[in-house]
Amino acid sequence: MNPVIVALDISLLKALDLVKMLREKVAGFKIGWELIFEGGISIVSEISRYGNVIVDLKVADVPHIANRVINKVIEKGACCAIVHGFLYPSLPRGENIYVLAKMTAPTLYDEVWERIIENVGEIRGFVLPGNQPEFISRARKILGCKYRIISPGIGAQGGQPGNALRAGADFEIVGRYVVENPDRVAEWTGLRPACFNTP
Ligand code: NUP
Repeated sequence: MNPVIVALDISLLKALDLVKMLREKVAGFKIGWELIFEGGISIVSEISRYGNVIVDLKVADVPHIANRVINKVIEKGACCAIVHGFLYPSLPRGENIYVLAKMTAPTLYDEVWERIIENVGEIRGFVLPGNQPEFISRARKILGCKYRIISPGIGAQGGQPGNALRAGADFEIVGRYVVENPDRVAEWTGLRPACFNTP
């Protein structure tokens, strides 16, 4: 198993083919709006049969509504869901929740991300930019191994395969780079998560 989570921002049929092809080779799959619009919420259960599923709806609402959305995708079999860190301090919290604290593109998070990760409380981990490994190193120093770090931005957004892992991430999230050529998952052979073995 390579420490890669494949972002399935593709059509339903293509996603199912890719999941069957890569299920033994990657740590999990990330599902976003596009696939849920096309396949309905049951697509979460369908893909969960083949591996760990992270649902990336970038939830951003008051905690009681955010929790309702998150509970629905967890009930369908997802391991976890991503919420926006700007909700801090009114974040939903829990073992299933990844908090997006800094993005792969420039945003206002660049000014506050450290404040978010230092104060967040009981959650599963953070989404931090894999195309900026220097920030992954800083985050891992601050966090120790208390939280998972998963990192998009590899390949199409400029990050080099493996650099975020070597800087302290547990898993790299990869979309287009692997979708275009699934054999590229071999580029992660021999790499290991920094702290956690499951997403
Ligand atoms: O900051 C973020 N950047 C980002 O690209 C947070 C994310 N969740 N993502 C997601 O990672 C994005 O929505 C997409 O699903 C994936 C990156 O895809 P690709 O650039 O590897 O194709």
